[in-house]
Amino acid sequence: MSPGRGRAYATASIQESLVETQKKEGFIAPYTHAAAGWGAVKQVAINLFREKVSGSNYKTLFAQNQPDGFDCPGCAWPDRAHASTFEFCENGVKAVAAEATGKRVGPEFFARHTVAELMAQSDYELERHGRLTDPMVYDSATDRYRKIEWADAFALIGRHLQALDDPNEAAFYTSGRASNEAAFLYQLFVRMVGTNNFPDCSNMCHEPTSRGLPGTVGIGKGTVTLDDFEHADTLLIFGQNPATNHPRMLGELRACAKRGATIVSINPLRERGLERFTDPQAPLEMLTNSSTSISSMFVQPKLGGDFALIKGLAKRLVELDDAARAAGQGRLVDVAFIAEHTTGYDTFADDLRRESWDDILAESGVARDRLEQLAQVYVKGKAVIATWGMGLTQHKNSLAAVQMLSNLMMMRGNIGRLGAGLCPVRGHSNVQGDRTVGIEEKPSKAFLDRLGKAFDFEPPRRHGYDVVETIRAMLEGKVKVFIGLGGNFAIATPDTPLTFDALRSCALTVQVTTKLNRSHLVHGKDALILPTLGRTEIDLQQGVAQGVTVEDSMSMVHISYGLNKPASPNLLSEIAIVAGMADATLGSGKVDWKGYVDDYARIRDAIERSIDGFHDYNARVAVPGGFHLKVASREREWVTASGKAQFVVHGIDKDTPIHRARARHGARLMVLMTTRSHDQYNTTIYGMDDRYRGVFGMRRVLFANRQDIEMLGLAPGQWVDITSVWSDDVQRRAERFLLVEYDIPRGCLGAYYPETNALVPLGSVADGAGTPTSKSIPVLISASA
Ligand SMILES: Nc1nc2c(c(=O)[nH]1)N[C@H]1C(S)=C(S)[C@@H](COP(=O)(O)OP(=O)(O)OC[C@H]3O[C@@H](n4cnc5c(=O)[nH]c(N)nc54)[C@H](O)[C@@H]3O)O[C@H]1N2
Ligand SMILES: Nc1nc2c(c(=O)[nH]1)N[C@H]1C(S)=C(S)[C@@H](COP(=O)(O)OP(=O)(O)OC[C@H]3O[C@@H](n4cnc5c(=O)[nH]c(N)nc54)[C@H](O)[C@@H]3O)O[C@H]1N2
Ligand SMILES: [Mo]
Repeated sequence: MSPGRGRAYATASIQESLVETQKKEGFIAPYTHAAAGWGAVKQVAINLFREKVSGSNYKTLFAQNQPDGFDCPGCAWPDRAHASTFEFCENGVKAVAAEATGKRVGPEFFARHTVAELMAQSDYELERHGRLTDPMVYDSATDRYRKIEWADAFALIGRHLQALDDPNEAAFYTSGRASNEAAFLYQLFVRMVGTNNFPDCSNMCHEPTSRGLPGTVGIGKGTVTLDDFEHADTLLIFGQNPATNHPRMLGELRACAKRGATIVSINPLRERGLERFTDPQAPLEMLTNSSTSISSMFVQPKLGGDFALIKGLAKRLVELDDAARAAGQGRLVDVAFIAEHTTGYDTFADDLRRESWDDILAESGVARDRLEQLAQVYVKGKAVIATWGMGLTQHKNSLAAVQMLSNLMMMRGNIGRLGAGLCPVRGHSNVQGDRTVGIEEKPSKAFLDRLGKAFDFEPPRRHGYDVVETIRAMLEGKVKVFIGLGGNFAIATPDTPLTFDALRSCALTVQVTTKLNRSHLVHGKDALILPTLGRTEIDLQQGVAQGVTVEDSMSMVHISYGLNKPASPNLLSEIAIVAGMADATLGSGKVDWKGYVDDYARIRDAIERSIDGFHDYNARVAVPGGFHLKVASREREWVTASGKAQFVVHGIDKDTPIHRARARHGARLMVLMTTRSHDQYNTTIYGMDDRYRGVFGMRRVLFANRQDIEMLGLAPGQWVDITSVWSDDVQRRAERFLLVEYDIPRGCLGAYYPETNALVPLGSVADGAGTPTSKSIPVLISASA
């Protein structure tokens, strides 16, 4: 099928069989246009209307990622030096509209509904009620939330924390929207309370990147900036759906494609936005309804097959290099880079020579000739960027996959050179910055020493719990207080019913949030909802508008000022809430918490004193576009144990829970990935469509390969139930999904998150990173009753 003509994802026969369902439930139809373009413009209008965004708030859309505006809360893709042209992005607008909504959830709303009633609503309905306006406390006598004064809410938190036998009985979650200032103050408060229990969204996201890269290149961050995209001749995009999740990345890819760069998408699905893209910023493309082809090659590994595929590419490179050397021709590996900058190459290359092609092909699910083509593309590239997202990081072998990708890039010196490098594409807009400023359950000794010195206290040394360990600890009665700075812990996490039990076992749960979500309804004995300002809103302290800073996926740090009137006069900033909790728990003897709230520049001074790389912080963020936080590996400085970039050996694991489940169930055993639709922001559901994949009006769909559907004796359009196969005796089940034929490899299934989180076993995590394996869940499917 020609990439220029679009691609029907569902056949006509399925559509017929779906007519009935369609009337009631929605429909599946092929999406035949390029990504973005007028379709995206229309969606923007619909969203503004639906959210009842007031006229004065429209203007904020145009201030998104502008020199004097706010950092878009949509994703962590960097901006072109906060460019002067408005960077249009449909999903950025949705994120802003969701925050700028005219709807409100006030005390009257909570008076009208018991928590049990609200539990019956979908996540979509909960989100649509609007912005929270006042702090609320749970009243078990009425099963309702009622209004509480801020001071009383803080006092309640202080009492609970002081009553703990051990500070490690509290866990402090962070979602990646929190600014550097809020996150830094939060970690200071928590470490002064005495624990490193910092579960965060990163644990479920890019943790294999953050834990894997230090072992190879020394730093758990990407090595490229946007400038490198202008010089790359080859881009390998692993497990990412940028048209939905990082739309502004498409503009960059379009420019690369127009320059003639080779772009390869490595993904079990041929994602629409990686095929063709109409740039809303390009008037001619918009007027002529034309588009730019993005990827010139699609490689479709099976779920979790990337590690074997990348190892196969590395093996092929060694074979080609060995042959070139034997023939006296030029080497194909970068001998100079390897000699000067790395260790472990010979051992690594020997392991590759010994690796079995049969295992590589079987475990990757990629045919030999396809792998060869990809190897040729890689070898021809003079400046290669490898980007990756959740398709690479949410598997058991993800840390090994990230390290193998780093190995592959190091083999040809594709790190720390113009136009080349590693580019993990992060999710939440400040998830990278939060880790930089101390949201880290496994802090280094150096970090703690310096923090302790800067604030004259002895920080706790014992490493804390990550997300999965926190849920475990709650279930074992070891964590009794949960505080969440943003996010939706109850359903972003795996094993939903177990997680619900865990949260409900707590003495206190606190959610610092902007909008109603499931985590408010699944709560501890005492529970607080603390509503906060969003990043789009003006944050006045002592009459002065305060800015906050964030670090994007390419380590650019810049300041962000809100422009909208706050959703309610009774909101506090995240910083004020953190300071309020800290003051009520610890008092102001050691730290003048209130003083930090008065002027956020003081927090930046404190960050400068405590953390490397932030010299002249306030001055450098005052410059439009901010500054680049040094990433040593980008400069070819290697902060590893050996002082060099390290080649790391990993074998192909053929005895995983999936292998064992397949041994038991044969070909009926399927592997399920849980992914995002176009109309959601993580657990926030904006709408029921997944336009580019041709799904409209519903979310309970299950994508499957036609031959698998036949093999299982099922038919497209049928309703099916999904059951996990795991080694414990917990029944994990998700019911009534519409079976949809899709271009996906055999043995693989796809469905949306978070509806399917109940299927992810708590014990199923990435080796060495603890990330739930949200994209490789062993399951069986059967017709619904
Ligand atoms: N609009 C919007 N923007 C967002 C978000 C959102 O929900 N909505 N979420 C934000 C967050 S927190 C994050 S982390 C990012 C997430 O952005 P992405 O990383 O794009 O995340 P997903 O949509 O979960 O899935 C990514 C892709 O991985 C592919 N995939 C699945 N399994 C595999 C595999 O085994 N191998 C390979 N090679 N590919 C695989 C899927 O087909 C899909 O195309 O986006 C951020 N931006
Ligand atoms: N099965 C499965 N599970 C997954 C994933 C997957 O692909 N599959 N992806 C994982 C990933 S990558 C991530 S990052 C996590 C996301 O996990 P979280 O970050 O916990 O979840 P979100 O849905 O982003 O959080 C949304 C809530 O944050 C609050 N909020 C929004 N803006 C603000 C703000 O400015 N301040 C504050 N304080 N609160 C705010 C709102 O109340 C909203 O309801 O989910 C993970 N879970
Ligand atoms: Mo994420």
